[in-house]
Amino acid sequence: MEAQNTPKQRIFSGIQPTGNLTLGNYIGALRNFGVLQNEYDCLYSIVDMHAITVRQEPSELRKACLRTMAIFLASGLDPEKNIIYFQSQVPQHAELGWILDCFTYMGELSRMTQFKDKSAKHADNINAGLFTYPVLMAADILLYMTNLVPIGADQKQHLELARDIALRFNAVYGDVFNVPEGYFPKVGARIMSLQDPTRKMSKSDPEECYIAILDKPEIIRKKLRRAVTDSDNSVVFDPENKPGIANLMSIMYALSDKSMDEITADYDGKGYGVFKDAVADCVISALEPIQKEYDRISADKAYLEQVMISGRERAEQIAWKTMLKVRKKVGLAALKL
Ligand code: ATP
Ligand code: LTN
Repeated sequence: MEAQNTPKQRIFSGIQPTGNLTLGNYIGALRNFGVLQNEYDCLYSIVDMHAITVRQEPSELRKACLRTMAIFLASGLDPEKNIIYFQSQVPQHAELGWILDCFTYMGELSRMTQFKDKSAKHADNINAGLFTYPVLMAADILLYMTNLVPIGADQKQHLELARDIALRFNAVYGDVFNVPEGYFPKVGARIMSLQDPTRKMSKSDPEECYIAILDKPEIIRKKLRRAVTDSDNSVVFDPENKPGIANLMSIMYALSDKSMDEITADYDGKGYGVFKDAVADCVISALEPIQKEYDRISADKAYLEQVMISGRERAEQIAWKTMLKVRKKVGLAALKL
């Protein structure tokens, strides 16, 4: 018989509470979280401190935090099995972030493509937090002795940096941190923008570029009908030459049990209008049950509050243990508790 007390591997991931979670967030991240909850010990954080690296309207940010938590729960994350919490409520993230800043090089941070993209998008506010964003992300992960980090392809470079920081720290102080591995979805690691299918679908882009998890059916259909495609009318998977159609095919592939060949066989030659409507049907039927659950859960403020408090307490217990060790290793003044 298998040993009952082998500790489960630990998973950590974070999502920023900025704007509306998208179909990209769902396919690339959220729906995989639900699949992992029985086999792993999972923490999912709503990373509000990362969100303030770009200017946020305070009351909207607060609402977006709760909305994100309700979407986590509505997409099937069980708050008993998973620790679901707000990053800013566990102050050890900021504390470890600072310490790890001292183990990260400027050169490394200037190579981060997300920093380059975000500085171009927010040229009037290229703040130090935007630059050190990946160090706070490394702290998120390392704080919990994480083994696996489920993320979309866009976060691979940040994860590599977290690993380098962990290895560097361990080389100086002994084996303090686990060196985490990435966990990438087999399909849908990079859902693209509906208006520019060479760029990833992002919740901070204009509305028409993304499908929000909470978009109503008629909006989903309208956005998909207007999705940018080529004009040669063939439904074949060719991301290089037909990025728009390839993206819609990937969405259908991720949300149905059809293979790419079956999708081609079913829709090639029928015209893009028919194909886009079929993609819309798939998206609507995947999102409708989540939206129903969301309406139910978001009306229950007491329940959300209870999930928030218990998540924070459970996360802090683990984080605190790591910090005691780290503080001691680097020689910070001892805390008398
Ligand atoms: P923002 O536009 O605010 O930068 P975002 O839409 O990129 O945000 P994040 O909160 O940064 O979303 O990402 C949460 C998770 O969703 C990450 O694991 C990320 O890799 C994944 N993800 C984001 N966008 C996509 C996408 N288009 N396709 C697949 N996965 C994605
Ligand atoms: N940087 C990520 C969000 C994020 C995260 C994390 C993901 C913050 N901390 C820790 C995984 C693990 C993003 O922009 N998607």
